[in-house]
Amino acid sequence: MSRIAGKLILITGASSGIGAACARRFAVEGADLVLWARRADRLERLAAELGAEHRVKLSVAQVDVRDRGAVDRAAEALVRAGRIPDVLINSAGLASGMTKIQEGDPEDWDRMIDTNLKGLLNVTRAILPHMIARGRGHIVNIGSTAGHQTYPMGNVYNATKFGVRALTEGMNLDVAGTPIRVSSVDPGLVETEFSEVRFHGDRQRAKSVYQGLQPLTGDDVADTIAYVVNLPEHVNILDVVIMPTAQRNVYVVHRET
Ligand code: NDP
Ligand code: 8X3
Repeated sequence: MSRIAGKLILITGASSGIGAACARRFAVEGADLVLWARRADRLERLAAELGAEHRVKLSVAQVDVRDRGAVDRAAEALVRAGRIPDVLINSAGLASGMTKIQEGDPEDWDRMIDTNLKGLLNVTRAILPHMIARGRGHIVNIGSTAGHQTYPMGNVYNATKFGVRALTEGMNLDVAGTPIRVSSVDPGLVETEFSEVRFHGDRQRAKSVYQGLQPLTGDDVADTIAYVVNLPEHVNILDVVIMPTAQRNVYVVHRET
């Protein structure tokens, strides 16, 4: 049974990867969508594709989640139009660089902390009070296995994803006594643009991350998110960890050579 049809779902990071896969999956389920990211051309193309295939309402906005003013303006526009999201999927995020901390680039650190932690907070702060006032809502944060185990040169990315886990747990406590649900979906290796962004456009190096194994796709993660969102209102999944079968934890990854 689908409880997703007719819901309004706000997805950050909808221009690529897991966020775009969620948009496709939720459009199939009949949800109305609000899609945010920085690359407006990508969002418009995706909305045109989904609008042609499904009878759902779609709106897009160019929003950099690091820009608190822009986030607040975009959220206020939704609220003024009476479009308080039923579900917020905080997927906007990135790794930037992969070096030892003693050789790290503080610009990379800022990018990750400002996007993965402060960006997620900016969006949540702008939307959650309206969900609480309206008495309905579900926040799904995209964490990572990197928020459960550190790995060499993962340092600041690991810290942001451990932080996302703490924020999920904290939010979940802070909304106690309300009907708001808070969940985290924490994937392992998913082949998206993630590694290309992490390695600053080095496609060969990005490809090697997924070599010799069948990684997850954005669609696999979107399936899990759809499961979490589709549960009845009295059921809340706090955290799901999802990995390719070839991956057992951050370190144990079986590759065919
Ligand atoms: P992609 O690079 O394919 O997608 C990242 C998305 O985040 C893009 O839509 C990008 O859009 C958006 N984004 C990045 N920075 C900002 C910003 N400042 N403001 C608004 N949007 C932004 O990677 P994934 O889909 O894989 O990543 C999505 C989430 O999943 C991230 O939080 C990542 O940490 C997490 N994750 C990924 C895993 C993987 O192996 N791929 C595993 C575990 C977790 P745009 O550039 O247009 O702004
Ligand atoms: C992304 C997964 O293993 O590259 O969060 O950190 S990993």
